[in-house]
Amino acid sequence: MRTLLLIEPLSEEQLNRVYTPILSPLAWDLGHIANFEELWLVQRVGDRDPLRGELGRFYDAIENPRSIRGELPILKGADCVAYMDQVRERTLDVLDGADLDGSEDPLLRDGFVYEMLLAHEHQHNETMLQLLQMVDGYEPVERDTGPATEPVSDGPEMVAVAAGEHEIGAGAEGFAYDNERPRHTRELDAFWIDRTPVTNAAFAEFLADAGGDPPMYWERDGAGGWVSTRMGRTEPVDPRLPVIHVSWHQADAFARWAGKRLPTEFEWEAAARGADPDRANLDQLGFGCAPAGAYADGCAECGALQMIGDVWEWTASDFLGYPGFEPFPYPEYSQVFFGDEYKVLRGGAWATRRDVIRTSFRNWDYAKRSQIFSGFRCAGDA
Ligand code: AVJ
Ligand code: FE
Repeated sequence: MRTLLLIEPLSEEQLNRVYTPILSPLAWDLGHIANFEELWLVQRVGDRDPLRGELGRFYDAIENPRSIRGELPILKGADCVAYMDQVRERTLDVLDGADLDGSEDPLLRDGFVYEMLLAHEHQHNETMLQLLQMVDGYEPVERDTGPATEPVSDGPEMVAVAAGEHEIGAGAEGFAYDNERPRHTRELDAFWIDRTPVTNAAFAEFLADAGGDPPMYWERDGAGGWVSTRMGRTEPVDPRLPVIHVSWHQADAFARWAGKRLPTEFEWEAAARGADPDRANLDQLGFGCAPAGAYADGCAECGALQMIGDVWEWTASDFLGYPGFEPFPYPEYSQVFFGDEYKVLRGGAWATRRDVIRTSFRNWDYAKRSQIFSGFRCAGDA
């Protein structure tokens, strides 16, 4: 299981250490993953009592903001792993007796709750990887370069998307989060969008010209260039790779400097139509980005590359409910975050599990955040 693979090299001290108030200690993610599974599957679907009494309240993400999770009396070490195992055993037992196909219960229909728990664990795998960037000397037990990045292509800086009515969001069939529904039509004017994500080279040029903060993990190399330190290793910033770990404010400032703007999330989704998710840098074990212009054979219909994978892409859009939005299965997944405090990111990153991402998937974070695997591409009016 990926969750345990990621933490295998770590000591108990590293699992419980608070590296930053904006991320949980890894031990919290572990217990939270198991507790979420217990809550939704064992308790709700299986109608059984919780294994550890009131423990669940310490793993409630809304009740316990990230900044205080280091002080909670959460499970430690072998006890935590034992709890994870016990929950998984009970989950499989409940699933054995559940009618996931024919059920009238929307939680069970088409295996919704099962897909939700898998997606939840996989999204936490990415959150854990955000923290692992800060762990000095972290050495993954498994690496995998993923699908070959060739051919890496040259091409125009921007590609065109025609004006028209565009289908936005996930249809009624299959698994998707409540915030991707209902599917609806948006009328969009013609626009241009960058063919690839913005590169480190371009971002360094912007910094040299306009100033401002560098991406998270960058430092000056003393000779006019930049190095980046992640997992305790310092390497020169590769000019060919998409820029990553930038905030929305940095992305927006770059776009304006370049005489462009960020795409809306609807423009982004229209441009992503036809992108091949199998020809994309996803699933974590590559531990980094492919060069901008890679996976040329997986491009979207408009010709844009790397819409899926490599870096999450900031959009101009606030995180809001679509017209006719209905919270499901609980308002705390999406609805409580709606408003102008959060910006939408699209497309997934190298650190995103493959089964989590689709062109309708909406991620969100505060505009000032950059610990997420965030980059961007620019757009312009046609
Ligand atoms: C979609 C990444 C913003 O981490 O808050 C995990 C995913 N939701 N557990 C988050 C999530 C509940 C969510 N993001
Ligand atoms: Fe969660």
